[in-house]
Amino acid sequence: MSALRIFSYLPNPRIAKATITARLCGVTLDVRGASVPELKHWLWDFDAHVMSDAERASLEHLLRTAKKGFTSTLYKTEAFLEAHPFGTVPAAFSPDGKVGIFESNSIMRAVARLGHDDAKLYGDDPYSASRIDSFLDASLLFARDTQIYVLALWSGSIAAEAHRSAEQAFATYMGGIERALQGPAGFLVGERLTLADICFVAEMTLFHNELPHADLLQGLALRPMLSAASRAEFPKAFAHFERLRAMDAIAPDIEPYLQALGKH
Ligand SMILES: N[C@@H](CCC(=O)N[C@@H](CS)C(=O)NCC(=O)O)C(=O)O
Repeated sequence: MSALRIFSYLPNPRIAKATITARLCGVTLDVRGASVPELKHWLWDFDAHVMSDAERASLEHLLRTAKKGFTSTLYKTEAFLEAHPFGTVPAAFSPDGKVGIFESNSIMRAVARLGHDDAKLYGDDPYSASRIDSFLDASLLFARDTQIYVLALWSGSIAAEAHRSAEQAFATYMGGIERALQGPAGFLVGERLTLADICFVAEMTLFHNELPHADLLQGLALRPMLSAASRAEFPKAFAHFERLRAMDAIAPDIEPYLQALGKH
């Protein structure tokens, strides 16, 4: 039996935070979902599923306007919104559906708590666990500001202001990651892989959605952030990303997504 059910659009690097962690600490997940355009035909619920035409017609009263990442209306049940008050995916549930866990970092932490402790992915004392939390919080700030940028790129129009604030968020985040990697430890928190690294590789992967939009940026005379100049400014951060994405426990969730972006 799975220890956690997760509903999301797929593929989603934020889900990879949970699936990588699950692989490393022996947790079985029940992941369900479909591509972004398909999710408008799904019932957003603990029992998330594709609806038949008849079911859709009978549930029109559940339709709600999406706020982020979806241009359509979505069918969200009251029970879904009770479990997930912000109405977002990825949306995780305890196996009985009674507890909703939202925010991909928290879903990843839940997987680490449910799994065996051998991997020590969430640190080995209150101090290291809290330092890992510090990286997760910093990653969420980066993710929030750059999500606006990535969604704008996919919409085909990007305001200079959105580009500027993503640039600031990128510089702040990568500056911190670069500094954290100055010592000999090799990982963000200590000498082994932790949730801090898994979150970093997943958020950076999502940020690679910049790559297919090089022409749009060039046309607007806006600088891409995944550039040779950034690599020169943040060499350790980029090298860490390359090292992480190649790891056996990480590559299966990350590489196909990056390869697909490269093909655009
Ligand atoms: N910081 C959140 C981001 C979640 C999020 O913004 N999800 C968007 C899709 S990218 C969503 O579910 N939107 C649904 C809506 O706006 O109704 C996480 O890491 O889980």
